[in-house]
Amino acid sequence: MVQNHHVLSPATSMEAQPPMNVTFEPDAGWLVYLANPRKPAYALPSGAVDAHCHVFGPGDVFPYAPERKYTPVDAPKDKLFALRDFLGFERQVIVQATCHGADNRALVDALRAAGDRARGVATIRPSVSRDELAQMHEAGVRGVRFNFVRRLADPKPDDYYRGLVGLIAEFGWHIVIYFEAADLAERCDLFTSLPTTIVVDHMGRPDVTQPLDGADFELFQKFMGTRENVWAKLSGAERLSKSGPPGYDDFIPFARHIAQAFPDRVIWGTDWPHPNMKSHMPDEGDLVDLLPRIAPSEQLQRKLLVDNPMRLYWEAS
Ligand code: 0GY
Repeated sequence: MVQNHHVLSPATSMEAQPPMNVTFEPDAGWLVYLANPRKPAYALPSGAVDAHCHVFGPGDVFPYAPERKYTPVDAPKDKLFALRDFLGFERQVIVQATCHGADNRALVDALRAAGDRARGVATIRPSVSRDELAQMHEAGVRGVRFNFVRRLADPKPDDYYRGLVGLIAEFGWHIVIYFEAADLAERCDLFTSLPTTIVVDHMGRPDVTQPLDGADFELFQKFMGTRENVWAKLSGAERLSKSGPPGYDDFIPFARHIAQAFPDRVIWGTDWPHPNMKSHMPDEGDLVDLLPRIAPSEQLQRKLLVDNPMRLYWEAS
């Protein structure tokens, strides 16, 4: 599918620039988010937060980054906000995806449009200015994302990330890390030295065909158990499950285990528009219906979906 896209002249500000007619073609076989997901049977608690979702483009206004590893189909903010309202979420945390690199303009535009109903997680480079950080903070950014997944971002030395930590300190932002299960041991020195709250995307991507006490997941539990600043997103059922939709049965014990062990340090998100899915495109109605299985009591559900994300993204700074 060819989309009619354009590209911007290089921009240093957070504002959208007038388009300049360049076409982006999504990757062959790119799976597109469902136009009409089903209504979940589970009624979300009032004030629920979808704490992991993205905006992609539109590319004619917010071009994809030259260094990107994939080119998606546009997933603009109006579709994201419509999904929020359809599923019954009150708020969203929009996470910068690697296809936009460290150009956070699409994110900032979505945050400004959402007002107090969204917060953001940005990607930054060492060259970012204090003024750009301040603009992002004013728009609702409350964290930065370090992406260690090799198919998404080129790896950088630990000191690169340590340098970024210094830049965000004055804003009180936290750090979101995304890695494959095997990377935890390799990057352990870096991860345990980070001074902020750390949120691990998709529980560190466990192999859900392994037992709960398998080596990689044991290490992840130890990471959370010994470091009180480490949080987990219990998202990614559609990415990690081998048993598949609609129940994603093999994923549930992993997420429930973390929810019960660390009830005050877990959050959850849809991961819309589900970039790089190959096996299938999930129905967000199915994903929301996993929540009472991940968090079996009302109290746990409230922490996972309301209290914890509100504390981290709305009340912290
Ligand atoms: C996710 C997962 C993926 C992509 C990204 O930033 C990204 O491009 O995070 C993935 O491909 O696993 O959470 O969106």
